[in-house]
Amino acid sequence: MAEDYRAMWNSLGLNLEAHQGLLAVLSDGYQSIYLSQKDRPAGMQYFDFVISEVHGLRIVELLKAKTEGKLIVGTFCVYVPEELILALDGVAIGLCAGADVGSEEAEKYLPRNTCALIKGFMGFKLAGLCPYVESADLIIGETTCDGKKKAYEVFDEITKKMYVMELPNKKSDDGRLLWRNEIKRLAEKLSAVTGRQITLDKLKEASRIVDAKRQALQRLSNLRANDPTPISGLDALLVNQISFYDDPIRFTAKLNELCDELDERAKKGTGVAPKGIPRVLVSGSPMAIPNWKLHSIIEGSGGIVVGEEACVGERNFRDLLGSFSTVDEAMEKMADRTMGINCACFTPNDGRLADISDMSQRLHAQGVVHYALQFCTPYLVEAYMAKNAVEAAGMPFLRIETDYSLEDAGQLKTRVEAFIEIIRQGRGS
Ligand code: BJ8
Repeated sequence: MAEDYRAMWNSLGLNLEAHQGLLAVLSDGYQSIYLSQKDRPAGMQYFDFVISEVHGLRIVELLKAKTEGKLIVGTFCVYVPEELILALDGVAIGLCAGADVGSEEAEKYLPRNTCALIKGFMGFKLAGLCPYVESADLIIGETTCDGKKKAYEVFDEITKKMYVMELPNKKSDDGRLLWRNEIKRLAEKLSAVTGRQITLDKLKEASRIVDAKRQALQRLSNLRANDPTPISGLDALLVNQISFYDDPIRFTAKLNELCDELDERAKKGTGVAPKGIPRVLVSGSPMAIPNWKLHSIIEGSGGIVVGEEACVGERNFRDLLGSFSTVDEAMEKMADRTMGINCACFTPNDGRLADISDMSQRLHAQGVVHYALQFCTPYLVEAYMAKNAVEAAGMPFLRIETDYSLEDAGQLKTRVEAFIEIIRQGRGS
């Protein structure tokens, strides 16, 4: 990190010693996983810089935005419409955490058998490691899985910042109506907190910014269909992770620059790995920064990840909001857009099986690795349906259940290597 941010972290109430330890581990992990990759596109330098300043410059920007009267809003789920936050002069920041450094603290409040993502965000806050939670004025949760919705109660007691949206369990007409009304209630809440009214012009501007970001992410996704792929799965995952933190306008410009470079690579047939190496689609639970474990294992075992059917991935950007001519119409469209996201928290969730199939075909994947965090019941159970659908389509399927620790890395690598070999030999499992 270029600057000394200790005074800022101190003013945010971080535990400086523990935080320093976290940054050191992050920096080491980044060096060995990211900077050791061969033939990375030059455009990744910007994203390397963002990561190096993820607790530095970005926090300076957020604190400056606060002094300019902007509302810093933390979120945990892609169902929360980002354009609504932007339309009320807010800044949206993803708060999911992908490391287990605060687990011990989290387990003082939560059962041990809680998923790593929940323990991650709770632990980061409790161990004094998260400048984002400390900078946030409001944190929006949602009634998705049981673990999250109950953890939000505890998180509210700790932070006093929570607002929880009620997401239905089924995508029925009643469920959609409930969700549309929840989006309206969120708009009222944001208006009340900011003292500002939603206007059509502001919403259109916000929607233009967020849709442009989604289009740039779609562009990146489509470029990964090339063989050889012009970018590694690890780098593409990183870009997707950063999309939840960075300034959206700057992020979109930098991502489009990267995609221009990838376009050139694709035209020349330049890739990060040889043509014809086994192509894997990853599907399942989200991977928050700095959770790079599975991609690193797959790409270190002779395969390449060509897509993520996940929230840090395709579910976040596949559908655009599009145009609207009234505020009410925009709310309807936000409800429709988000109801098109196929999270395992819904029942039934057949749409996700179709998404896996569509992505596999579009990205020329040859196998699907199903990734579920330990204790994440929705994805662990839904793996059964996913396996049946993928195998019926004649593709190999590997089911992984893991957490953030590296204890099982060796065992996972053995399983992934065997899976890559199955793809190489062109046979289903
Ligand atoms: S739309 S996947 S971001 S809810 S991993 S906390 S489900 S026990 S994160 Fe998610 Fe929204 Fe769905 Fe996406 Fe629970 Fe599972 Fe933990 Fe999870």
